[in-house]
Amino acid sequence: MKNHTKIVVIGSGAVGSTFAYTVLLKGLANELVIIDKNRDKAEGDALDLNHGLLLAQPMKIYAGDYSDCKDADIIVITAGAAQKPGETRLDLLQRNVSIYHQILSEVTKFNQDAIFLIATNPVDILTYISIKLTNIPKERIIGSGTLLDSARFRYLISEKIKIDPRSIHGMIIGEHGDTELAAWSLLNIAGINQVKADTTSRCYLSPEDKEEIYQQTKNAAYQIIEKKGSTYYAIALSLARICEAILHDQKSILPVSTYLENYKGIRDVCLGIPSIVGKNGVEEILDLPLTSEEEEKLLHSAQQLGNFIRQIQL
Ligand code: 6V0
Repeated sequence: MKNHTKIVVIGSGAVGSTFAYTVLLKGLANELVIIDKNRDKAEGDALDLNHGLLLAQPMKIYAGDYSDCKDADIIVITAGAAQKPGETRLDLLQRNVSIYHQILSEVTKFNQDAIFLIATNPVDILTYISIKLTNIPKERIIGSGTLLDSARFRYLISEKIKIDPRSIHGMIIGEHGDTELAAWSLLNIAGINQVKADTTSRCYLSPEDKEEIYQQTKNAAYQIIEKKGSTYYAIALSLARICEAILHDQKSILPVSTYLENYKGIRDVCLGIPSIVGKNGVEEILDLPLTSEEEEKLLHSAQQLGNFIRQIQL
């Protein structure tokens, strides 16, 4: 690990400020810069976090501007517009594309060497747009992808079979959104997969269980938003997990959103696929042994995103 590590978070709303708090709690970096178009919010968050310094980890935290992106190891972007009543997803996306245009043109004046971690939704499309708007190598622009969805998925399975989610290896892949899919064929609990699991096994999930878990995973954000307006804790932890893999060069396999050049026939789109994440960003995209049915669903996910991307004005 480098002697001095620096993270910049752009967008200090619910997700950005919770991420900043997570960085402090985990002592993830030596320096944390918070940037927001609402300067008061960034300054307030920096002050609030600094008041906890002696109770957490020593680090330098401050509200900054784009010139402070210089020398950052990771630049996390959570800035985005909120959906206006009656606004379509495409209109919202177009507004977020403009925001990204402005942010990336500023950031890249000061830093082209960092790893860019995108969280703003629709995350796969904004990851793709960030690659197209900059000359940053695609390996260094990463979306949070389906890491959060996979954490939700493993949690829900753990609740069903009463086994520690850390002992359940399984993933949601594809779009972070409505066309995501559960890679059931790859679910592995101590080597027990769903094909081999005896119906009497504790690890066995019936078709009804699987459908329920998948639907709950896919609709988790809607459920939380309905109850409290937005989601931020688990996404903040997901972003921190990706930063940890990068800063400690862990070569962790994480289902991040990454640019696919030719992946099982999928081209020119960003999707959540398990990838090896280390100090260089996405170091390798894993070729998953999916079933033909899963491959078809993944292709469908890619096609839906491709259709959306073609409607955007860059
Ligand atoms: P929020 O609380 O509205 O915060 C957005 C912040 O962005 C605000 O503080 C704004 O001031 C700031 N902002 C807007 N424009 C700019 C700009 N041009 N420059 C700098 N700052 C700006 O939203 P919240 O934090 O709840 O969500 C942020 C984004 O994360 C949204 O797009 C969510 O949909 C997305 N999420 C993504 C998840 C994922 O899994 N990838 C999960 C949850 C939320």
